[in-house]
Amino acid sequence: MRRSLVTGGAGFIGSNFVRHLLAVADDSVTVLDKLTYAGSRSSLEGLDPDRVSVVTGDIADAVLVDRLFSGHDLVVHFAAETHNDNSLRDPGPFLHSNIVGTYTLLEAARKHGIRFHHVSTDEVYGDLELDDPARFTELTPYNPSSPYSSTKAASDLLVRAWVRSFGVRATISNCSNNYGPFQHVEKFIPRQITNVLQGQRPRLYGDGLNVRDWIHTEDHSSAVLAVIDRGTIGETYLIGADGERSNIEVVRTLLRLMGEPETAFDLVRDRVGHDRRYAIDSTRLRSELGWTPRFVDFEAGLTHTIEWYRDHSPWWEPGKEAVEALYGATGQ
Ligand code: NAD
Ligand code: TDX
Repeated sequence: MRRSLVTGGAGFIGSNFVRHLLAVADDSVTVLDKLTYAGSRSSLEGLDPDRVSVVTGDIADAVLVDRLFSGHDLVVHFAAETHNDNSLRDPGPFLHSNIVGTYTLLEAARKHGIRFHHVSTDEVYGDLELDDPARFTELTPYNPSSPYSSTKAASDLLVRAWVRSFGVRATISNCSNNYGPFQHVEKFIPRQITNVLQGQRPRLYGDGLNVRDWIHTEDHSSAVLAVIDRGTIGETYLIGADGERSNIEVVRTLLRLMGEPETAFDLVRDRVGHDRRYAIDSTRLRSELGWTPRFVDFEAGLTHTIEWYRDHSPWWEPGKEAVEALYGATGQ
């Protein structure tokens, strides 16, 4: 039985990954999570306590990390500060968790010779014009825009250097925008769903024409596992499911699915430095590792996600007011 350490396993994608791993593999899992505002034990509720344990702590705590690594075979690294808007308000925590935290984990991986998978984002490649026929590939040069994406780019480069210089057995995946259950209400899709559930209007930044390449978090999980099980050490794999949509298109679909007029949204102040478009070419992942996405019906995925938020208000309601107060302060 593989013993896996999942950092950030109490966050959105990490908790979905833990659930996925327990369902499809024999792993026992230790979650290492600082339980910041973005992490919650309740996201792991109901999982078999004989197979999952949670350690509350910081990935930048070298003593704790060293102790935990010695009992594990694999580290899957999700922990990060993840919200672009927060990184524009206060970049400090992003440097700490994303750069120093990843460095601390890499040093322990080097010492213990442990297999390491680093979870990253397509935002490291910057953005594309709306009419550009190109999509990001593993060969696209790094060109991050925000404090968030630049710290993720830095963490990717640290992983590459630790592979080359110290022989750490690591892989990297860069994924597009995820949606699904357990996503924090600060993010685009949950914010708009919970706004509508509370009788408020969705709020679109700028002209609403920015494009994101949506993937269901279950497909992200299966892709990460494919890279862990079949990927080549030292290599990078882009993860995406051909889900390009403008933000305004997503909001109109949500409103329709929730029984509201498709025009019942507000355009608000744009994000500073707002990336225009992300788009992933995942040919390598599909052709080399035989991965295919299963949740390709976006409307069906959104319908399930809406139902999940409708059924889980105790999970998201306590944090909603504070998030909206922060947005209110910037007119968003
Ligand atoms: P999230 O904000 O929902 O969860 C992050 C988790 O990390 C939280 O549980 C938090 O408590 C924990 N954490 C933060 N700092 C920590 C620290 N110093 N020590 C220990 N734990 C810490 O984020 P998410 O959306 O689930 O993203 C997970 C990973 O996937 C991140 O690395 C992110 O860059 C990457 N990613 C996210 C997306 C997306 O669309 N959300 C897309 C591609 C890649
Ligand atoms: O209220 C909003 N209105 C709006 O128009 C919010 C919160 C967002 N937006 C726009 C900004 C983006 O164009 O929606 C799009 C998606 O925004 P976010 O959910 O903040 O995601 P994004 O900035 O694209 O980054 C996400 O995908 C890549 C994750 O937050 C990152 O962690 C991941 O790396």
